[in-house]
Amino acid sequence: MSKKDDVIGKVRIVGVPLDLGADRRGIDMGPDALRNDGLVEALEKLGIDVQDTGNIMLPPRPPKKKYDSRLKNYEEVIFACQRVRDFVGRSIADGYFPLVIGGDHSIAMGTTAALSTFYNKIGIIWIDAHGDFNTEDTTISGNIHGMSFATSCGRGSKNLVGKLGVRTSVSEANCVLIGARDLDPLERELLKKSNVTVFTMRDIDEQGMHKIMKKALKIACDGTDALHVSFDIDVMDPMEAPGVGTPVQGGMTYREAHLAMEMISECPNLKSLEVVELNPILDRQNVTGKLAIGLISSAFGKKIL
Ligand code: B3U
Ligand code: MN
Ligand code: MN
Repeated sequence: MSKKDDVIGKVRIVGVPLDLGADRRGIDMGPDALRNDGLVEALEKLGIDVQDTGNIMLPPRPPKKKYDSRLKNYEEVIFACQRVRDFVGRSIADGYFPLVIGGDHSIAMGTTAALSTFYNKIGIIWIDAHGDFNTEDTTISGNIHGMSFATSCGRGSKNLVGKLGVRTSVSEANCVLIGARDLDPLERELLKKSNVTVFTMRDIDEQGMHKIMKKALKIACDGTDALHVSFDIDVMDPMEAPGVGTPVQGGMTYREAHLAMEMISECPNLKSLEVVELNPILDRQNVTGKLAIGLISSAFGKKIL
């Protein structure tokens, strides 16, 4: 893989104030919290031409449904993902790098659906405490944000994969999950049987982030024409990033996450980024929002020296 050392040129931002793919309220405020914490200004400081298109308009929140579903809030999540797909597609066509800010992680299905119409071979680096590798058949919670990586790989029923028109440009052999430490039993089995490479927190502890990222970038960038990075802020340790929907102990440090994003910024194939699951209600003095902005800046080429 050759190295890129300049800053991304043109970025178009869209916020997706969706929390219906998850269980907890508050993630819908993530996009505006990032703006309030200075996302646009931070990127402009790097010399990036930033276009913030605001938030995707979503219909009013539906009444809480009484019945139990394996795909909770299905129609609403699909609606949001279709809008995300349209946004990402238009941004690429207009020559912008799409930055999608969540919102819960179900929105990634819209991003990957769009990417798969533009590129032939997509690598994905999914950075997350969770696997998001459930399907309608393996999920315990019924929350669609726990199924978005599997769906992006073309797994699961036609309810998700077919509905969004996800094509087969994503090959699991080019997909990596980094930072995992909380997997459901059947999700774990599915991941083990898949061709996705998983680097758990233990792997990071043992090998160090630099080695892990070298391996991850080789898998996701070599031989692909696009790299998509899907960053779930809950990968961070809750002591450093308390403002997330589903905190899990034992996560990445500030330094580890920055190194990962700095190394990602050097991949010439980097074509899209989404940052999800910020929950400002649970945040402490905006530390999580500010941390996310720092990480996005690193991914876009911010250097210490
Ligand atoms: N695996 C669980 C938990 C979960 C996934 N993603 C988040 N939580 N944020 C599930 O609901 O599928
Ligand atoms: Mn996730
Ligand atoms: Mn997660």
